[in-house]
Amino acid sequence: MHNPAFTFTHAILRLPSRSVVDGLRAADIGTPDLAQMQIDHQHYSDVLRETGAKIIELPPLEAYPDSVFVEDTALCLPQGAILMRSDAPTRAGEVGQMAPVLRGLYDQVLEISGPGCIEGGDILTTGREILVGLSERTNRAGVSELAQLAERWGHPLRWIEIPQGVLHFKTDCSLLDDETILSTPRLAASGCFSDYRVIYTAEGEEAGANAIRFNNLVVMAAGFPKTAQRLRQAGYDVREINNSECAKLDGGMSCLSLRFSTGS
Ligand code: CIR
Repeated sequence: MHNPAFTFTHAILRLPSRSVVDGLRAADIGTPDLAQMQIDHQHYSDVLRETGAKIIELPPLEAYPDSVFVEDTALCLPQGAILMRSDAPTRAGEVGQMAPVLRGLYDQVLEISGPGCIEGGDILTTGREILVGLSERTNRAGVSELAQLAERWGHPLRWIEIPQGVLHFKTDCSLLDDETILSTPRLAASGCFSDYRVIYTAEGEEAGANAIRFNNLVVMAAGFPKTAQRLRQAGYDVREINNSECAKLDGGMSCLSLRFSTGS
């Protein structure tokens, strides 16, 4: 069954640059190993391709250390794309690099013009609504502008305060299907998912919450066996990918791609 929230014909990825060692991080837990990250990125790309999707692989951008995390640059909807606006000084220019790619793929490309800021990692699109987390990267002005743009295309939007210390909304949750969300208990505690079925990450496995439903697969970071088991028991076809290097930069499965469908 075609569901635009998780059925995709395409994904855009960007290869990690050598400068990724200078990527932003909340806490220093070591320098990412580029060679390992490249292996993991290839694995990620292969898994998405295995579902039948076309993978658009963009070249590395040395000027932007965090540019492998393409998700933050745009929101892809069935009607068109919306370019985001990051206020992280080293990331703000990434949108300009993604814009021509999206303009080549979509008839309609809108943009957050400011003064607010918003990053794609704070946006979860479900079959019913767009959920946006207010974080250190996404403020009320950014959410308000997105709400106006999304309304043009008929998407209701709801915003949520996310727990302190969590980088992005989707650091702590993922869409699994039309009515099911994988969430950490700390995020779901606000009641933000009360209209959905929630599968919780296991205790101590909060970092496993950033997964993606991509066609028939749930793609998650390796190293969260109890959570993976819960997902398999619930009937999902789970693939695990080593994420040790991106995790040093607070990045995970959703951050590494922009997912969308063209045609029907
Ligand atoms: C950053 O701090 O912006 C990057 N090091 C990590 C971005 C992760 N992106 C995401 O969760 N969508």
